[in-house]
Amino acid sequence: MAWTSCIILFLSVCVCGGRRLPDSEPAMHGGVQSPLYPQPYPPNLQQQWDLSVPEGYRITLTFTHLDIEATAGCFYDSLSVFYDKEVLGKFCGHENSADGHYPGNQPILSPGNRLSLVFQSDDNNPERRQNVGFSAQYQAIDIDECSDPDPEDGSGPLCSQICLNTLGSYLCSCHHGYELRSDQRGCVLSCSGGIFDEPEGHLFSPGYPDPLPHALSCQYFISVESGFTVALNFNDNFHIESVDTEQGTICPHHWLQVTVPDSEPWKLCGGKSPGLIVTSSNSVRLDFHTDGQGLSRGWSLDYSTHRVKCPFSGSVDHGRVTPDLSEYLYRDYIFVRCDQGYKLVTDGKEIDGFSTMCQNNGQWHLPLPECHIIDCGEPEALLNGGVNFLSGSQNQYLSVVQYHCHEPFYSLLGGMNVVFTCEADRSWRSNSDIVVSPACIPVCGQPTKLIAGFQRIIGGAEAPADTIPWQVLLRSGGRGGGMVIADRWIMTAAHNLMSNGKPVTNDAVQ
Ligand SMILES: [Ca+2]
Ligand SMILES: [Ca+2]
Repeated sequence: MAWTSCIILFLSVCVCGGRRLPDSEPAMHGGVQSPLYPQPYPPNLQQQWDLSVPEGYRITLTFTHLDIEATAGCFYDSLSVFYDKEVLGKFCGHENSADGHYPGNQPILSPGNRLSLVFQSDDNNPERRQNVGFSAQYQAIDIDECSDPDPEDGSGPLCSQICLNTLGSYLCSCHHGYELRSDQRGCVLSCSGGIFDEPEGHLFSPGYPDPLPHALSCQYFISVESGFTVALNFNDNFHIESVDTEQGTICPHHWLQVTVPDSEPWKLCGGKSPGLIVTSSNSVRLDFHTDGQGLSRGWSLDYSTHRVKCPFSGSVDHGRVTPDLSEYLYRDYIFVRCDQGYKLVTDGKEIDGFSTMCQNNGQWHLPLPECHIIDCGEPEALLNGGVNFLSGSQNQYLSVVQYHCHEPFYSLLGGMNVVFTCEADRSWRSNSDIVVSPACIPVCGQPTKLIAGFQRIIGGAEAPADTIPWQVLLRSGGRGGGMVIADRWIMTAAHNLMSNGKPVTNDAVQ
């Protein structure tokens, strides 16, 4: 008997530290029995069972049998059930005992997912009865968190709008137009952010103009066709919490940030509307942020889009740029025409016509051409004559030339001075509008000096030069007379071209 007590005492010391279920996977159900059950339990016991089920569940404990020495107040032997330090019940006796405290058939429900059982016995039991202890089953049951939506621990409503109970947990949900906050409990007005790609639009902070809910993070993207720029026009009723410092107003907690590509973002806050913000971009991002404190009444804006401007195109010498507008915008065309007598030239080449378009990057797609004066080419050469410039030079537009013949042996057909002008159609035209080329005709038999009186050859004198222009003296070994009969023909007697019975060579004729 002494050995038995010793072993039991040893065992009870071992289990006093708590026989805990494994931490890793809390069970969904299980059983607990007193030592040696269904044999009588030993004396001098102090044993604890710590039961746990997963978070989000409670434990129901149901006794299938309980038979512990019955005393008033369960003073000697007892089974106590705890939730943390709270005693949920202290039991002894059996179903029909007059003393003690029998748990009955009602299960014990834990407030949370833990439950502790402590069984103790004193050093003896009445001999007339051998008490066998207890046997109990436990299982996890879901907590319906939604049945108590407003806990009294001061943490506020579990779900600000809709609570959905789930096995082991719960979900909060929000009505249309609201979204769940990051705490997964509260609902805030939806940012209604998104992408705005229409040419015009209206944006405003959630709930505007009512004061804003807290802890917002809203993004708005305005993205329109390239070639357009976005302008933001803020409503006068603008209020975003700000802090005044010595360095000026800063936006540490609430702000609206406006970002366009390739430039520093603007951070807006304060009570004064920024009014009109004209950007140079077709895409604008707005980030609206509020933290969990402070007060902002919000903002509202209308945005509009405008075509990109191209720089003034400039002017062209001797030409005209049309249309003449005060500003040129994306998709506008301009045309260039040269003045009369000038031609369009670009990159050194003549072109038939010119237009250029203002592109979406604000640049003209082609640079302006130049107008160069036109050129009629060399005037046609005149046989036995020449051409002089009366005005202008280099055969350019409106240059004037005059033809002449080599006097006195040639004269212009018709005897008139023929003046030609370089016209806009790049041809030389006479002032009498004839296109026929001038010609020089030879002049025969027209003395430029007159001989005074008639003289006969006998005893005659040498004729002065230019008095008988159609008669020539031939030297071909001998001497003879000849007559000019055409531009390059002289008629003479045949013997004048013979010498010693043979024709003279051409070289010998002078
Ligand atoms: Ca006892
Ligand atoms: Ca639940």
